[in-house]
Amino acid sequence: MAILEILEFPDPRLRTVASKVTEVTNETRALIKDMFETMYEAPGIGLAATQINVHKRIVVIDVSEDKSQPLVFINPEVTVLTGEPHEMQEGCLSVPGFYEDVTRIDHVSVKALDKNGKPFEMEAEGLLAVCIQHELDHLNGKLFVDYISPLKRNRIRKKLEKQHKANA
Ligand code: QAP
Ligand code: CO
Repeated sequence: MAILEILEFPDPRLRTVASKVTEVTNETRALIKDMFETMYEAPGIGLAATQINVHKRIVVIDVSEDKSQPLVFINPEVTVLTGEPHEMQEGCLSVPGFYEDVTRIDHVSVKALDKNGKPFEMEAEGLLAVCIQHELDHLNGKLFVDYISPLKRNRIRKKLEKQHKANA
């Protein structure tokens, strides 16, 4: 059981492309447990392994209000189902204190392995669909601030760098 350290923008390690999980083991499950603990403690609704400096394709999500819908996605593959773009305010545990509107498709299908290594497929809409895409982006080294204007992104980078220096 452990709360893990979350990497913060503009840490270059957040740009790492994660590798596929080849075998889901007890070690994988222990990591997933720590990821949920870290996410719930924050509190957040989604966390990708990339954010805790583990470069494997693992995502945990719980968009419920009461920690009642924990979801695990190992090696997730997302297919966009409708062409309807929706704007939603996004945040990120790796970009603390900043929220910006991002436009994404809000109906997706996702194929992944569960925590027992069993393949499953589900459809998601709304906040869950957005969260899945946001977390999958992390596994590909992408952040929600990449979708906003360079001016806003630089402003966020400078503020966070200043905080990091103050905390060092
Ligand atoms: C991704 O983000 C997400 O700035 C998950 O100070 C967010 O859990 C997808 C958090 C919104 C779709 C919509 C952010 C916690 C949590 C902060 C999170 C903060 C503390 C973010
Ligand atoms: Co994030």
